[in-house]
Amino acid sequence: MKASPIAILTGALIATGAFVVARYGNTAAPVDWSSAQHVEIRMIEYEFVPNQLRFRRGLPYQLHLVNAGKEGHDFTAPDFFTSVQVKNADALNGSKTSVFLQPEQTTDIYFIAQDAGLFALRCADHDWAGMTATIVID
Ligand SMILES: [Cu+2]
Repeated sequence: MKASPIAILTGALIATGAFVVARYGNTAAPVDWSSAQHVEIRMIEYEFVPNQLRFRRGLPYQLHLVNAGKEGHDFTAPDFFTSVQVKNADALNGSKTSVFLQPEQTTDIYFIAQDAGLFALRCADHDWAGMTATIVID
């Protein structure tokens, strides 16, 4: 895969030791949200499609949530949300742990991935039915 200009720039920042500045970009440097990578996840009865999301530290993302089901679904990922810097935190619930979507509703979450790890994603209403997934930040 050809390296994108963003990947090259990020690599350069890491190489020059400027990564810490980029990591706390909201205070150190403006983030170009128009360059945010678009990632979509759909919710149906009873699964997330795809069932694994993968992000890279330091990069901005636009995560597009689609409830394509007939029931309400919840994108519940408390550990993930503490490991990213969300731009529009008002899109989340009060405790900043999940996003609830009514049938046919869509929501966009803008964030910068910060801490590497493997995170559980589940629908708080339907995890009993196997509506779970994983999120990886490299
Ligand atoms: Cu659900």
